[in-house]
Amino acid sequence: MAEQDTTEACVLPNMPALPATPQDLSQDIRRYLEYHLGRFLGCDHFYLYESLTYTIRDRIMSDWRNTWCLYKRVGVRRAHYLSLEYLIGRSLGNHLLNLDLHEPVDKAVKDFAISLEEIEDTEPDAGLGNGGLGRLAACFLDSCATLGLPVTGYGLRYEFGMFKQHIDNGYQVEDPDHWMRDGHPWEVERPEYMQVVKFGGRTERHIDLQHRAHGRWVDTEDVVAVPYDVPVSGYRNKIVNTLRLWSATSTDAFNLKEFNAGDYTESVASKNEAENITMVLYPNDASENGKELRLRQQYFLTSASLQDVFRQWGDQPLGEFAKYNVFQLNDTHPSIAVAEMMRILLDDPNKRLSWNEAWAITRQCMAYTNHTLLPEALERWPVRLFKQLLPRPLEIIYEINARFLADVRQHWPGDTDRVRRMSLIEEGPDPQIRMAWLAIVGSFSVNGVAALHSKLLTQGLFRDFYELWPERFNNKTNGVTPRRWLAMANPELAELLSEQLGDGWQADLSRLSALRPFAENDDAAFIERWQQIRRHNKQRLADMVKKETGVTFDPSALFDVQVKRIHEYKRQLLNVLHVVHLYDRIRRGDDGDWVNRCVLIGGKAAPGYQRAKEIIKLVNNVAGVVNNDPAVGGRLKVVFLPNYDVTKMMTICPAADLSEQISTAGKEASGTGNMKFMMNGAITIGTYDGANIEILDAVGEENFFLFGLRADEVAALRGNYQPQQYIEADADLAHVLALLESDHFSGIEPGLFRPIIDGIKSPDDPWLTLADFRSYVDAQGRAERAWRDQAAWVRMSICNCAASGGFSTDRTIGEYNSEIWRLEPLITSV
Ligand code: 26Q
Repeated sequence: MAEQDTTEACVLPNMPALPATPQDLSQDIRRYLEYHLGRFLGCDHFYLYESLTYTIRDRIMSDWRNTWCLYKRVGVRRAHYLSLEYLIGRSLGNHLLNLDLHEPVDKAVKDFAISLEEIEDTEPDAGLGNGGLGRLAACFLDSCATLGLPVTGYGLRYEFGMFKQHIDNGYQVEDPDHWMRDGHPWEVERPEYMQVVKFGGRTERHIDLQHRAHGRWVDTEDVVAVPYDVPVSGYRNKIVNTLRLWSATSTDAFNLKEFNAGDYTESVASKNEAENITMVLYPNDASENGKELRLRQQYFLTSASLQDVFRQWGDQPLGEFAKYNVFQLNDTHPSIAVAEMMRILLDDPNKRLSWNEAWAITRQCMAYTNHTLLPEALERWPVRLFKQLLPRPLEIIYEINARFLADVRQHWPGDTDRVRRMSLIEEGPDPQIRMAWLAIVGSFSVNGVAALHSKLLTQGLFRDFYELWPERFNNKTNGVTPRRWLAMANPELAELLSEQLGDGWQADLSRLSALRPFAENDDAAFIERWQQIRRHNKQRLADMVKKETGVTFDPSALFDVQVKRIHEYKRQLLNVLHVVHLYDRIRRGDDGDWVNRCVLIGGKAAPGYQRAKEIIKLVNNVAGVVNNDPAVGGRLKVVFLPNYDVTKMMTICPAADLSEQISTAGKEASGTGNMKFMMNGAITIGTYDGANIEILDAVGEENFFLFGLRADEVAALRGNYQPQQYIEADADLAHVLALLESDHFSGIEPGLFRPIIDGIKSPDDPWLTLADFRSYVDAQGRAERAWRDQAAWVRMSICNCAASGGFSTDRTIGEYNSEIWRLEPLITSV
């Protein structure tokens, strides 16, 4: 492979954009299909998707190169977003929207006797992430491109993404997601920028010819990182940013060593060990501690990405590096970057900075985002594992810690307990490295993802550090991209918005506030349109539910939706208790003024999270009984929707009436599904937690069903929580539990749900589910009253959409930029 780095030269490109009339597009699609892929009309639809994607990628290429060249000019400050996860979903529709190519492509594909929709449906959902954190990274990249910010995403090119879920006898079964089996036509392989990442071996002290001492990392097992670039287009602005995903392969040298020693088979097999690193995404959305392969993944991403940034920096003065580069760490997963940056600056023969010089640069260009308040989810790695796998970074962490603790001792003389608490190394029989502490110590900015979360961090988990460096801590409330979550997911509403507000809301979501008068003035024509659109969206979801589960949803019923990862703190169980309560009311004949309701629950359980899997089984069993009980007669429907993913959410969020955001207060860092629902006109039933609080502030209490204990009340109740009292004081709750305990939903397997029931009845239930039951049921009652007055409900729906302008990631990224990154937006002439 040629060593030349053409983009470094960056001669101003003379690369005209390709024409994009329906004729041009149709011609190119045909050429790709027949001359490149060797397929013909009547082939599997995937090949048409592939041909169309190449055709569109061609139309992106000139802007992509232009953008890259503009970023490469001297004096351009750039940000590098490091994340182990990007939950991208499908890309074709997104690029068509951004490039305004929907219409011509729609016409072009007519030549192939297929609809654009059918082609779009063959694109695999790129699930390189678990949930909120991964999807946030994808929304961020979208907004960075739209705002013209020079930001590159760095991640891993997992061969297998988030597992596919199917349900067998009510239980989750995981199927591997070989999403690239038929190729990934969006990406461009760039072997010319490969990097070598070291593992294992041992360290030496070494004195160089200039008598400078430095560390050396030798006898390593090296793995090659090959980058694959994926274009990230901005909304109609000719900007195309890059997501650079690393794939692991073995080095020739690595193979050769064993090959020459005569063991051919071993040497070829060693390739496997290297390639394992990017084989599969870890499907846990809370940390799974101690897995060596996961640590390999984290270091592999971090080292390859930092080396890539230094390659681009070339031989410019290192003293200027922090002026032109900033790294945003998406949680602690890439926080080894702090040590890796030090290693490069100290050990690289072309750098060899002093400790103080290296530390000043490192600390000036790292920024860390925290996404969790659960102490058990804070990442820790056994020192023993580090010693084996990353001996040189470990030495550096020890040195960072020694110098840091000296500062702590100076700041709080004699406070040994504080030193123990703040040490990067947690002592014990199996000492652990505290990755969050490493990230905080090595960064100039530490942020939470919603106001409450950021506040609780400084008062709880990070309190010691906040007392030392208050200026480092800040909040950046999450958002979602309105291009995917409104313009693409809800095309009919998008059209109405453009008619009423003019085009432009897609990149300036604050304009949605102009919708409020339509609600306040009871504009009949507008309200009629609104209803009609929601009705269509609900029909689309009903069709999906029918196809996936066989259950019929009636679009005139209230659609009550909770989709997110299955987790005890998210309290899908509270939702189930309410469903059982509704069912119990029907059975008791307490069904005056009934509101027909369709409850949809979806989400994946981490494969090793037993309780989460039991919850899925419970939802399915309750659904089976409720949907088939003639006494219910369609007044209540319940489904567990299998394999919830980004693509499904695009059908779900425009069709929900009620958005369930019911976590135990103080536990959900932000939530982002809550924002997608609100933007599309759903009303939230939620606790005072995460970004729910900001949603409530924006929309007003009259447009939100608030319930439950607050975070401080949750904390106060812990320790003297007596669930039995709630049961004794509440006949409805007693009925619900009695029904569950009677095996009404587990007739053929008596006692099946005993562990779940015991869990919520235990004084040790950390999620205080029963404490919020009454308040939740009352809030559901308020929702039903509001629903009975459809005129009032539509007003609330419109108000929610109108108030959602602040939850665009354009706002979030604007704040990251003005307060952390300080990049100059690139202005292009469109
Ligand atoms: C860590 C170590 C080993 C294996 C897995 C992990 C791991 C992977 C993913 C730990 C955590 C995650 C994901 C966390 C996550 O998605 N958090 C969510 O982030 C959202 C975006 O900020 C918030 O809205 C949610 O509140 C938060 O739960």
